[in-house]
Amino acid sequence: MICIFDLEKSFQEKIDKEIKIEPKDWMPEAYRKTNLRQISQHAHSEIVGMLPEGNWISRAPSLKRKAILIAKVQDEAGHGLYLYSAAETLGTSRDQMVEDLNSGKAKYSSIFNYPTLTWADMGAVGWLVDGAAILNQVMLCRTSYGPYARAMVRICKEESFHQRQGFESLLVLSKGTKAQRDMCQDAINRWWWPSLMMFGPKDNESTNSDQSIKWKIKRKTNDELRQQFVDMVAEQVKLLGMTLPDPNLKWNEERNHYDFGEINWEEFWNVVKGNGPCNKQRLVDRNKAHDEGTWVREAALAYAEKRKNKLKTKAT
Ligand code: FAQ
Repeated sequence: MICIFDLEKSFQEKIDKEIKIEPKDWMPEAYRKTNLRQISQHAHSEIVGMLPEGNWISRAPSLKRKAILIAKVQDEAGHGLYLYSAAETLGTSRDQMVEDLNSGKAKYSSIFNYPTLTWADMGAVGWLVDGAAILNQVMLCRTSYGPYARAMVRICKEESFHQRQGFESLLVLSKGTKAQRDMCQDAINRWWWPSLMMFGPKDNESTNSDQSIKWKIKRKTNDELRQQFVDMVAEQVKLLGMTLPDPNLKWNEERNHYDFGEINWEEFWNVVKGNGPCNKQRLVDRNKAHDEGTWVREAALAYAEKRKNKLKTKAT
């Protein structure tokens, strides 16, 4: 008889050999749960992430910028759908996940609880927020759970375009009038620290990291990815002729990395616990969008049912 110990051993061997875990494979309950937690939080982030950007569709400064923003927001919806589908393979339903999000029970990324005050915020979100997201997601293309890894490959292709369009949009502002340059700098000042928080708590306070690294769900720690992000952005910001709002940001020859200042962790946990500047508003808007979409879901279901019946009649 195979005992749980043998199952766990062969499971870990598979992971160590870089063999992907698929939905029908045996997996420890904690592996299933932590993947479900992370993938569903990730899906919710994509969906809530549409809200601060959606705010600016009607106010984009040109037809070209409007078209780009609409396409970007639509992409985020698609990312949410791939991720909900991946999460469903772990034994929960999309309805349940959506209910958890709308009731405020489920977490999503802290970053989407900050307001988008000016047009430059759309550039800053693309450059910094998508930039942070993509560093994390490139790593997740090699995550051990097959459906999550495959979803990430598709998402990364679109996300890298998002980041470049954000940078390009800021580049235009950075070459504009004084008012445009000030708006650009102000957006960078407001989005910099929250972007660093996207990578999660410091490694010594990250409750899930050790196990997730053993299971190769995560391939790099929160602090490793955060450092990678700082090193990348500290160089890119020079091309904009702008600065990052951190007096302690300095190249460290010995470490071969940028040193940077301390994150306000009290602010981070406050936002995670639901007390950020926009947490309440985001939930109200999400619920409103869900309610207003009821007729679309009903129509799609009725259409699917009609098609099924038609095919059945044809077959008989
Ligand atoms: N916000 O033990 P760890 C995007 C929670 S997608 C809120 O280190 P873990 C696209 C964490 O859940 C952005 N909560 O956790 C886009 C845990 O709580 P729990 C989202 C956070 O999972 C762009 C607790 O703290 N990306 O932006 C945050 O090992 C533009 C302890 O933390 C993903 O979700 C946070 N920032 O590492 C869309 C990527 N950080 O659940 C629109 C996938 C931590 O135990 C526009 N996720 N917490 O109660 C991950 O890689 C990981 O989940 C981490 C956190 C790295 C986020």
